[in-house]
Amino acid sequence: MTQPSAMAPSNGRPAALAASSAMAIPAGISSAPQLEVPLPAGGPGLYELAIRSGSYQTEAPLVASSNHPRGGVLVVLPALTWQGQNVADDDGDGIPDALDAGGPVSLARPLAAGLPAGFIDEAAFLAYLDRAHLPYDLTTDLGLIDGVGPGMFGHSALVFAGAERWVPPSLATPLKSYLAKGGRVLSLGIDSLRRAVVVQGTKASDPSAPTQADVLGAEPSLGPPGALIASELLAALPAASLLLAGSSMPVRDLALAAPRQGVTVVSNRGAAGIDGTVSTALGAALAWQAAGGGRAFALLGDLTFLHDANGLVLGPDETRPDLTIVVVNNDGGAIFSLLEQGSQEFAGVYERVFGTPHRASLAGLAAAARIGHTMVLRAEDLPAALKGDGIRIVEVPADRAGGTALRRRLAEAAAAAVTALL
Ligand SMILES: Cc1ncc(C[n+]2csc(CCOP(=O)(O)OP(=O)(O)O)c2C)c(N)n1
Repeated sequence: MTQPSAMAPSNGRPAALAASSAMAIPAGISSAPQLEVPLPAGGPGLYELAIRSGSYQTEAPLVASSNHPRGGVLVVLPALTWQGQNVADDDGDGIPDALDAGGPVSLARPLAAGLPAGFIDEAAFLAYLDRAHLPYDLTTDLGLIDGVGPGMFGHSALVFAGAERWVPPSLATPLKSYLAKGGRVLSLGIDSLRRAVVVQGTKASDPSAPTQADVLGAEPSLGPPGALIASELLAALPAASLLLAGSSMPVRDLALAAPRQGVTVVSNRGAAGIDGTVSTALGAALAWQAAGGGRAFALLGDLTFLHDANGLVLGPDETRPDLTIVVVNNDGGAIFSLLEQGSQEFAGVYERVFGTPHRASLAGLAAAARIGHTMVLRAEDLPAALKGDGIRIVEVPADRAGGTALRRRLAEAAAAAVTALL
């Protein structure tokens, strides 16, 4: 193999970073040799590594860990889960088949199989940390097992930046002793976004511990409720903007927000299905801007977005509007919990039939359509994420149950206030 070269990082970080150090791909539980890759400059991040050998060339993500850990939060990328699901897990139960069968483990390194798109959501999370200037160290679960790169001790919290579905004893045992010594372990991933982590400074705080006594603060912060996202969005829109309100909760959440002058709000009506809304938003934005209007935005639920995600795929000669689509991703439909289906008698089937979680990667869909994607974990970060032009997706992981509970409390508070006047 010839000397590997470091390519533009896949999380959008600039290639030139501070402090040079040797970056290592941990050898993992395979017998493949560890590959030491000297980078001219380094810092924790997710890079794309290009390897050439004669006429053979392959690219793979490279997790770059500093040899000088900075402490604070240690972000762990789930290379092991990726391997378990995609390389050696034919029955898809998340457990490598070799372990199921009790046989010896010999998995190919992800590098050998090539996993260019393997860390899309994780890259979006790291990009969020970068934008928010939150310091972190980075490793993989394989790195923790092998003792390559920064270790868990010395860090106040481990954040699994991806769905870690399978933790072998070689990782579980040190995790238990880390927890016993006061460490924190948090998970953030496609199927665990609803347990989203609030990272502040170098500490990862427990989102289930509300700190304020007011109506909003009493809500466990598992991602902001949709009503808060809608109100932050409406307040942050530039003057002369167009806002398309998606069916289901977005249009209702916007109705709860403080009124706003200088913004035109439109919505599909009539049957008001969730279908075709991305295309509606694109068409409305084109018409708005052709008539001299300003920027265009849409606020959609995740199911509404997914229903017409193909609308994002535009031919190269088509006019592209300036449109930012904010997707409130509560992993399913929230509205039905407010209807009769939400009553206790249907609790057993509710989630599968009405909640319909999908665990789809919106970052992956955006990448497929070659459209920019930004992840926003806190409602207060939304205004900054709205800057930029062209067609863009801004995804806000939201708390479905918390949003419903908040609406109930708001209705009760309003009823109590009115009753007091009678
Ligand atoms: C074409 C179509 N299929 C199904 C429905 C029924 N429906 C109404 S709201 C809704 C859920 C929408 O979910 P999401 O867009 O994520 O918004 P949320 O409820 O979470 O705010 C569904 C499936 C519909 N309105 N139109």
